[in-house]
Formats: sequence, structure tokens, C-alpha cells
Amino acid sequence: MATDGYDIIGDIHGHADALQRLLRVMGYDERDGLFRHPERRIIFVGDFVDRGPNQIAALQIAKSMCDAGLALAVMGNHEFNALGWAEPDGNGSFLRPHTEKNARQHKEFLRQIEEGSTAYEQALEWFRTLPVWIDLPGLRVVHACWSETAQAKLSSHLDATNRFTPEGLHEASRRGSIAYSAAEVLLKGPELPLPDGRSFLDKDGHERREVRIRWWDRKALTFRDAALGMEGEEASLPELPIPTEYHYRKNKPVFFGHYWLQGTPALASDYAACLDFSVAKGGFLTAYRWSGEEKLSPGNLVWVNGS
Ligand SMILES: [Mn+2]
Repeated sequence: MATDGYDIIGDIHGHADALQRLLRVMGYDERDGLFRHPERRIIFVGDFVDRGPNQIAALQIAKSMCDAGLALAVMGNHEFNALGWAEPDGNGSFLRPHTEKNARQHKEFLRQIEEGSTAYEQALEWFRTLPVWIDLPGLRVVHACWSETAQAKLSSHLDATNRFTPEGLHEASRRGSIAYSAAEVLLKGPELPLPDGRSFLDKDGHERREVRIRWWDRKALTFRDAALGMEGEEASLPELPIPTEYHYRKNKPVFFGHYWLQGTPALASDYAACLDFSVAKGGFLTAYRWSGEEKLSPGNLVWVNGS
């Protein structure tokens, strides 16, 4: 599609009102229920659903723009999880087991979109069409982590446009498979076992023995510098070296979401932008307005608050 640039939008999580305000701030006008810009297109980083108040409306805005060729989108872990929740595993359970924890993470979606309804089936049908990553000539987009190693491991389970094949979705949901760990890296980000058998409670109160790392920061070389999501406990970690296999070392800009970053939106690095600034937890829905530059500029970030 001909365009002067892409506006890449972070995790929406059902905040349709913020999405509409962000699109208007960036000069997109609504006509016949479609948001359009005369020169620019959108790329969504995934996580359209779960948590927030207006998930059907958020899906409608994003999907209609994609259907009309006005936007592209990648799959987030919440779309992957929604597909797994709905898909029988052939052994009397589902690809994503209906445990209490999994039900709690999905309950707002299921409350707003009745399981089995037409809207539900249409949402899942759209999720199946979302690629795991997009690699355009000047920029890249993935939900959580750009890892060529993980992409290579998953590629035989995807079609030519990086969408899961039906069998691929099953294989990537089978705990312990190579495809499962590759999908985890791409959709949820790499995690490292904490040293000394440590654990911490994450933002949802779950005990975790593995920690997310700042894969986009090639200077973050120790647990103390690289760990994130520990609610401030990162500073207590030892300065032990971490494996650097996940560090992004290219100068081609990469855009992602997923990390529930706090505070005023800022770039992750000169060549990487996390656009998830926690709109579903009192933060901001954030976009980066890209017009072909290799080195990113903080002045191209735009954001609106949640409500
Ligand atoms: Mn996510």
C-alpha cells in the first residue's frame, strides 16, 4: 500500500476510547466507521483484548482498518491465548487449559463477547489471520521480542505471511516443544531463570522464578541492569552476567509492545521502541510516527491517556 509513513500503535487492551482519541490526534478522520489518513497507515503491535472496557469496539476499529488496507497488525500474546482458549486439544481439554488463572486473565473478554457468539467467532477468525511478525523494508514489528533464532525455529509452523498454520498453533501450544519456546520468546519476550533460586511477585501477584530482560538494550549485560518487571526489586539483583543471545544489535528500527512500561513514553533505544505504556493500568496509549528514518527520534512519540 502506498504510504508516506507508518504510525505504530501499542497495546490497546480494549481501550477503544483512547484509540479513537489517539487516531484523531494523529490526523485520522472517521468516515463510514473507518479511520483514514490521506498519507499514512497504521501498524498495531497486538494485544487488542483482555482487561479493558470496550474490547468489541477496539476490535472493530482495528479490524476494519486492516480489512480496508489502512492498517497492518501483528499477533499479541492475548490473541494467541484467546485462540488457545477456544481450540480443543483433541484430549478433552483445550490448547490453553481452562485453569482458574487462565480464566481470570481472559474473563473481561468473555464477559464482553459471549463465547460461541458470532462476534466471538469473528474475533477468533481475525486473530488467526494476524502474522507473528512483520519485516518491511525500513522497519520491523513484533509483539514482544525480535529474535531471528526464535523466528527460524517457528517458521515451519507458519505460512508464507508468518501466520500460524492450524497444526502450527497446536505445536506452539504444546509445552516443551521447540515451537512453544520460540512462540514464547516472540509473543511474551525472553525470560531468564533468576540466579540463586530467587523469585519475586509480578504485577498480578504471581510468583515468578524467571525474569524478563531488556533485550533491546545491548548495554544491559548483568541481571541487575537487564531485568525488568520486578516492581523495583531489580536493584537487589547481583551483577552477574546474562547470556546476550537475545540482544538486538541491528540498526533497523524495531517496534514492539507487551512490557507494561511506566511513566512518560520514551524510546527504548535509538533503534527500538516499546509502545506499551500501560493504558490498561492508568498509563498511556502510545504511538510512534515513522517516516522512513533509521535512527528513531523521541519527538515522534505521541500518546493519550486511558480515560
Ligand atoms: Mn502482551
